Amino acid sequence: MINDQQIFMKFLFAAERVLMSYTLILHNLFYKMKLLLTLALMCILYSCSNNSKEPEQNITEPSLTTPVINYTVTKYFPHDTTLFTEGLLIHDGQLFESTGSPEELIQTKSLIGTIDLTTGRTHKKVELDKTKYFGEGIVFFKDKLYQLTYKNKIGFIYDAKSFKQLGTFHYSNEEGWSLTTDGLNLIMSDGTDKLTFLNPENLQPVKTLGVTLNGMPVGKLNELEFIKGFIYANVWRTNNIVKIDPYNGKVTGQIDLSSLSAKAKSKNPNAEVMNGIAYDSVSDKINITGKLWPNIYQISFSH
Ligand SMILES: [Ca+2]
Repeated sequence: MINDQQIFMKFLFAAERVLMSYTLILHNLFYKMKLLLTLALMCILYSCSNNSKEPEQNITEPSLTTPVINYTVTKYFPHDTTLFTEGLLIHDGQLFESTGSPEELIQTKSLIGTIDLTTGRTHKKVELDKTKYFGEGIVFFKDKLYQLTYKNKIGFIYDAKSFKQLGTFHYSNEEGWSLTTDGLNLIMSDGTDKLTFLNPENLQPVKTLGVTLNGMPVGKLNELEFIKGFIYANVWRTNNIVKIDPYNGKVTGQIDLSSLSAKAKSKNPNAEVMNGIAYDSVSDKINITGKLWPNIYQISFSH
C-alpha cells in the first residue's frame, strides 16, 4: 500500500524530471541561438572585410604611367620670332642656337648664332646656303662644333672658337635632327625612336639605342640635351620632353610643357612646336624655347 506521503514524493520526483527536461531544452535552444548569432556576425564581418579589400587590390595594381616631372619657370627672355629653332645649348656661358629654313617661311635662315638674352638679338657665327642645306642640331665637343643637316646626310665641322669650317662628315641615317654629348660620344637623333652614338674622333657609329616607354618605342625623338647622366629629348609635334636612361633606353620621366607652348602662341600665333633644350650647369637651370617662339623660358626641375 502506498500512503499519501509516498504519492506526493513520486509527484515531486516526476515534476523535477519534467523541469530538468525543460531546462535542458531551453539550454540547448539558447546555445543554438548563440551559435547562430555568432555565425551571422562572422558572415557580416567577412563580408565587410571582403568589401574593404577591393579598392586596395586596385591601388596595388602595377602602374603603367611614367612619373611626371614638375617644373617651375624662374625667368624668361626675349627670342627672335624669325628663328626656326632646331638646336639649343650653352657653351662657355653663351647660349647657342641653330636654326632651319623651311621654304614656305621665307624669313627663316639656316644659321648658328649666340643669343643675347637681354635683347633677344642673334649674333650669327655660321650661315648655310639654305637653297642647298637645312640646318639642324649642333653640339660642341672639345675644340670643335658639329652641325647636322636635315636630309643631305652630311654634317659640318667647325673650329669652336673661330667657327671656320674644318670639314664635313657623312652618316647613313635617313635624316639628321639633333645632337648632344655624354662627354664620350656624340649622340644623334634622326626622327625615329633610335639614338645613334658617334665616335667623335671619326664620326662613325658606336651603337644605337632604342628608346621605349613602358615597352613601346618612342618615335620622333627630336632636340636633345644630356643632363646629369640622362638624355632628355623633345618628342616632335608634342610639348613633351622625355628623360631617357642612356644604358637601356627606357623613359624614366616626362615633362609636359604645354603651358609654355600656350604662352608662346598667345604672344605669337605663328609660333610652332617646342624645340630647344639647353642646360646651364652653372645655374642648374634649363632654357626652353620653340620654333618662332617670342620667348626663351628658364625653368628648373628635379633631375
Ligand atoms: Ca640641346
